[in-house]
Amino acid sequence: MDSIGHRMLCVAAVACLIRATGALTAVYLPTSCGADISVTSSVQLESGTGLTYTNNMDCNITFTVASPYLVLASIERFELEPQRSGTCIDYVNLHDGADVSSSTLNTDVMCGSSLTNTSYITTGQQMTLHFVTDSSAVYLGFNIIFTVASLSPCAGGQYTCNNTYCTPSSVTCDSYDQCGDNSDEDNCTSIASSSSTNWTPLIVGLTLGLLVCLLVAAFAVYRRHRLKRYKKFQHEHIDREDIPDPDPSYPVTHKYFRGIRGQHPDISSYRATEDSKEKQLQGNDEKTAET
Ligand SMILES: [Ca+2]
Repeated sequence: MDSIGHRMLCVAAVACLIRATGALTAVYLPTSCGADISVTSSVQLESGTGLTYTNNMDCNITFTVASPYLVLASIERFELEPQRSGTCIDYVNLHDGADVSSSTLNTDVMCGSSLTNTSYITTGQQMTLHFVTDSSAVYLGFNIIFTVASLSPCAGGQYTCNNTYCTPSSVTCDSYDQCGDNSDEDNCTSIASSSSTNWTPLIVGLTLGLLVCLLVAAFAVYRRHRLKRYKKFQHEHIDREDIPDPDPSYPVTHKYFRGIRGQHPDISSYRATEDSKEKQLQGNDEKTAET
């Protein structure tokens, strides 16, 4: 693997380990028809499980918060079949209580596509949404966020929206409009300003990615050192032609290096042998001269 390959591996490792977090819990109306959802902070309701809602729906869903809080509904997306002859065909009503017998918070029956960025707040701890569709024409539907809220003055741990509603501080800068005027997403110039961001997965991911990079770099240095040492050995050896060039695709491991080295004595042992032979010859010559 070349240096570009090492760098690509590092980038891929870091990219794989970084994951986005903090998505708002979603409830899907077709699978929660008739449910009573207890809200502790904020949830989003989707009108369908696919790209559009479905025909022939008649669903209620109730959202409940703990006393003394209220239920704040913020409409993120709203696109239903438009009125025909001044009458809504597919429509939504938001009731100020536990069922559809409670009065509606919306003055007019909700349909069409002009209600995005509108909000409604209850007088008590429950809000019931009623969604009705006929047998023809489906649209993208709605996404409405239901949040534990209160009216100003806001308490500690709450964020004061520009529209004076109070929402949990934890839902500011989470990319969802809980206030209803999107003011909880103001002044979020960087993810560092988000008090709700969980940094642990990011830190763990970066640390693991860095470790992988260090291991790859250490292996590359080790391999280069081995190759250099082998080349030096090959260069110093007397019988250079006996030693093959190392296979570039084969890692010059300790075992490989020793295998080659074991078949070929190095220069120092060769010189020691030659010196010994020379001394022996000199000794023989001296003995001959003495006699
Ligand atoms: Ca938000």
